[in-house]
Amino acid sequence: MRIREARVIVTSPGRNFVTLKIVTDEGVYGIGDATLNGREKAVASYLEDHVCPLLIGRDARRIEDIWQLLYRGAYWRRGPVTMRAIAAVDVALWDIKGKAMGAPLYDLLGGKSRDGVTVYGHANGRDIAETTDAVARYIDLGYHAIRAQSGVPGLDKPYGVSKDKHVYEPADAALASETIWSTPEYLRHTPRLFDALRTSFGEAPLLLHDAHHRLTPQEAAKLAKSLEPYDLFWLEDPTPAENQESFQLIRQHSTTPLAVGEVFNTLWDCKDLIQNQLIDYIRATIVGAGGITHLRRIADFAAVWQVRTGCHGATDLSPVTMGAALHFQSWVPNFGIQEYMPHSAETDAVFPHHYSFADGMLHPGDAPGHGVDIDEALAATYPYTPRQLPIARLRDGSMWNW
Ligand code: EZ4
Ligand code: CO
Repeated sequence: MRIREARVIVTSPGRNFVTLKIVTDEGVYGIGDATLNGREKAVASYLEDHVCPLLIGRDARRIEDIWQLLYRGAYWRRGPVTMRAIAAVDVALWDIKGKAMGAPLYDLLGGKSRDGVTVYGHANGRDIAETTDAVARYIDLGYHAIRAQSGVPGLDKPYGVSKDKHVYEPADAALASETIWSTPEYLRHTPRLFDALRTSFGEAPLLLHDAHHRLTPQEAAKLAKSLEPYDLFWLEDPTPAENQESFQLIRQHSTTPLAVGEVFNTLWDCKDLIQNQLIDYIRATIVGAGGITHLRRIADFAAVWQVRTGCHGATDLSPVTMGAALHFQSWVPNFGIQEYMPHSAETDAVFPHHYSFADGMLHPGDAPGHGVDIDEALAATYPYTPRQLPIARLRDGSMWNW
């Protein structure tokens, strides 16, 4: 089964997505996601100009060899652009293998380890009262796990608070919009938010929070310690995690579980955090970290230290990534949780899919491959729309981490 064609589809049904379609000489095709929020065209070019020509004529069944060809063969390793391009090829080839064999992806990986994939939803509001209402809505919808973010008094446009209550989309302007950040207010406010949520909802809901890379190690330790009474499922990205040793400082002060890795691309980015037991959940996902072939290696490595998966699942990861992730998470033995931000109706129409939500879980469906397709005619009606992620500055104008 030879690769006859590989083409890139850029579409913007509500937000931008980059999709790779690989077609074989037997007519079986597969699709993979290559979306890099705010930098989409770089991956589209990497694929079109440098990867697609390499694929033509190759045996589509040789997924591992093609992965190694793209990783070792580029000479320049790792990074968000390269690893997303590799992920798109890898996921498309797994999709082809599943369709050719008539098997859902979870069966190719070793079969299901669980009945469904527990997901967490995103509750947010401009203040504690609004976030409390949003959490109540998620509980009504059947969610067992909810991430809670709230506006901080005095701060305009904090991370994680959306205009639209159900779809959170931070890439909101053609050129990065500016937001203001102040750590002291945030550190005082966040324990009050979780105090209010436990008072309203009791012990049962699993509550999560994302600090989105804004803190220093000492500040992160302080926040993790102050949130201990509220028993979080996890505190995410307390620092940018470039200096991984610094997590020892956070660990020394708190037992709040930590989740890191949505911006990581390979096992090399997280191996120290994992093997030194500095995190509890690894956030790497299919599109960000080289596809199923590489994420499986990360998960197996993490399992040695009882670190569990917590795949990134924001709306900038297309339904193709969500479908593939749900097959992966159905199989992976050391499953933790899956992030879930529902896509808009426009996005769902462009990417028809077999996964579905029920009782706080997503189910991948039983279609062969990953079960997600692309309606190319509909996709063509949504041209690329430049959008970038915001930036953050301190009150004195200094650049900070968004
Ligand atoms: O800000 O995916 O946990 N989820 C997140 C996301 C990220 C976006 C960036 O494109 O941190 O909302
Ligand atoms: Co995050």
